[in-house]
Amino acid sequence: MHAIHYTEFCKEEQFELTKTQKNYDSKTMGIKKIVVTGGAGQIAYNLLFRIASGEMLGKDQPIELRILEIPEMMQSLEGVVMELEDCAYPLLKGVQISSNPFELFEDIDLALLVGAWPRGPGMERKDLLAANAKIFIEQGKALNEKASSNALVFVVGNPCNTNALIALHHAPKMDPKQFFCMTKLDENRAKAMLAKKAGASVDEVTRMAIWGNHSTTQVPDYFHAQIRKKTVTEVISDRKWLEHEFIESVQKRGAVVIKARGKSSAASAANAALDSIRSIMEPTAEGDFFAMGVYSNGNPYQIQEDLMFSFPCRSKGKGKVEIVKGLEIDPFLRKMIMLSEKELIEERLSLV
Ligand code: NAX
Repeated sequence: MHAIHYTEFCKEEQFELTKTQKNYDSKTMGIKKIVVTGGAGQIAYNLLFRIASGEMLGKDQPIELRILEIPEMMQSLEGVVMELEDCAYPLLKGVQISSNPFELFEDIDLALLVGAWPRGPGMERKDLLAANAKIFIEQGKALNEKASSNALVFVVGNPCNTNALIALHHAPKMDPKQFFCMTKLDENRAKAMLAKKAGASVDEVTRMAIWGNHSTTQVPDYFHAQIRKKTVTEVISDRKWLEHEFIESVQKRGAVVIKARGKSSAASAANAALDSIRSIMEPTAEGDFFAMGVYSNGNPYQIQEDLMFSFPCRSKGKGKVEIVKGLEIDPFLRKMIMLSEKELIEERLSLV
């Protein structure tokens, strides 16, 4: 089943939304077309409503949502769409749902690729990679063929770095700089832990980078982070805590949440996705940076090319993101970064 479904409210006179009939012109009205995949999943349930309320692109930006799901989850997704409708969000000008990315990605401005297969019982990491590769090959092709030429693509579905790389490889018409994957949840977790330890407020923790893969090999970089504009080691003298407990707690936080909640992080993941898009779209504050998985070609830290790798990044606004240059890498940090790089190279190799 590959039909596009239109919500009831879109059938009303004001927002008739069949492709041939829709009576508003999204270009002239400045409506941004946003894809969210995995629309019936738990992250999407925490994300869609906040996007529609204007928390992501601003309270003056009208949007159209394009939500992708597999056919088996379409009924559940229809319930989510009813709830979106029941919120009567003034900025939400239309919703389309479908199982076919080629229909849904037409002329889109931004895609949040959240939907992916979780690791099933007895499934090896390699099997998971292969199952998800199929999804991201198809979506990459659909982006290449259908998305607007300056569309931005942000991957959340795991393994997010390698999934983003697959999508990028299948979208040769697009600039690799338009692709991102999420390590912001790791950044936020690291900031919260440092703030708690230092007795500071989270917004007093800045320059919090994550290097590498969004996995347990990721490297939360306390060397370059600051608390109240001072280096972390000036504020937190407990070096052993920083080197061991802090790094491991950030790396393993996802598993700890699953153990406590019985489900993986959803509200905090959706929140990090919103934070990420704002970090990409809005100019970064002077002297600060954020964590983002970006294409490694041309990076100044000798990380192998052709990987989606998390670096400290800054944005000039409107999706123009650059890797921060000139940071000195401590040997302790370098060793860990290389392990994460090795893991990403292996993930890429396992797809061949
Ligand atoms: P759920 O299992 O609740 O939802 C995933 C949804 O994706 C399901 O409804 C499924 O039907 C749908 N889906 C599967 N294949 C699809 C396809 N081809 N097209 C469209 N939809 C498809 O998972 P949820 O908790 O929402 O997590 C989604 C993804 O985010 C997972 O891969 C998860 O591992 C990943 N995460 C990534 C994080 C990050 O920081 N990068 C953190 C949170 C999360 O673990």
